[in-house]
Amino acid sequence: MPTTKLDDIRKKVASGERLTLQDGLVLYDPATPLHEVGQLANIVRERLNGNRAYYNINTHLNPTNVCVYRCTFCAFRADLRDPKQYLMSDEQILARGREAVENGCTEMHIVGGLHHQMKYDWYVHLVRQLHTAYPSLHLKAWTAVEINWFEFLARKPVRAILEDMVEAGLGSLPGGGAEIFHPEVRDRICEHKADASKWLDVHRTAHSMGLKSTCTMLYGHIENDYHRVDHLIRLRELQDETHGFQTFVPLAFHPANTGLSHLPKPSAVTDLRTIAVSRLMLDNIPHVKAYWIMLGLGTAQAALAYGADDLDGTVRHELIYHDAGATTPEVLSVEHIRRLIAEAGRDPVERDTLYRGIRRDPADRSRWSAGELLAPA
Ligand code: V47
Ligand code: SF4
Repeated sequence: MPTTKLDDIRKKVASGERLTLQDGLVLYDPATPLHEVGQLANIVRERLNGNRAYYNINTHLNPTNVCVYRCTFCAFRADLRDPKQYLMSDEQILARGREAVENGCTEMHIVGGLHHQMKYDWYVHLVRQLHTAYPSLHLKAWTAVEINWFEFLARKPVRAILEDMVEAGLGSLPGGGAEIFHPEVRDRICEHKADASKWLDVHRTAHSMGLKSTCTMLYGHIENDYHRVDHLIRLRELQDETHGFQTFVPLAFHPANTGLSHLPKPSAVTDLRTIAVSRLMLDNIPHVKAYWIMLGLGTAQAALAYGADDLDGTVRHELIYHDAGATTPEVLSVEHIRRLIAEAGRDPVERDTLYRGIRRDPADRSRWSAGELLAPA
């Protein structure tokens, strides 16, 4: 066990000193006991977020699964003539907005395929119609990969695309599409889509306009520990520049129905270690999310002691992981999510997308107002 190196890391964590790439590799080393890494991550987690564990009431909208790209890890995408292909109509999209508002959702997370035939205006219109009909719903829409596709469709730079989207009603950007930045991996799992510098540049531009975003890492496929730590450091460097990332979301690979279906799913140990290493390396990102949809409820709950402070939301209509074999429920009730958090010894706090505390009308739980910003945001 690399004891001396771990002792050095303990001292750095105690004094708030930044960890290096080498430190990250020590933390990922199976010879470094998981519970020790977890304990260190918990120090940082409690320093930043106390005993709070956040959740939100949200829904997903994947307006189409037709996609020009063919990422090898993706079970969701379809070709234009695939029997499973779909494209939602305006009526279907608006019905989802109505359902979300009736269920008290504060956020709609919108991502989908890059449809060969849909024009840029269709994507702007989608945001506009939802925002016009349901202005209280925060629209967290389009990954950096989608924004990059819109650059191609509209022949406009990133900033102009984001200005159009904000004018239409976009509230923030989700963190998908980051996968693994290192080209040794990226070129093998999603060769043609936005590369690392493009992904980072979209978020840099968004942050410079005052938009917040999240960031992700897809782990547990063909990458190694070095690729993971390298990925985290690239995110940390951008955050030093912009401070626009609110949350890091490690995404555990689900192999079923993908081009990598021969690979096993990452184990709970890998999941917890990744949550903990992320919390320790990303000293400048306030929140780390344990996305229960893909981790499973048990691991997500345990992750609240390994660095995570957020469980994401109640999540209706998730397709990307369920198409790839996720066996978690399709939606969690608020009571269930609060019980999971309380059982883990944390204080459940409902937040909105921007980490403001939510107050609900006790007589009608679908009515809510956003209160104070919950530090740190
Ligand atoms: O970019 C696709 C991943 C992402 C698989 O921003 C897969 O708060 C595992 O980014 N196994 C989209 N992962 C989802 C996403 C996300 C989810 C929850 C919260 C947030 C947030 C963002 O899903 C894709 C890709 O990295 N993905 N296929 C799969 N088979
Ligand atoms: Fe398309 Fe996204 Fe799937 Fe890649 S991950 S094939 S970009 S839907």
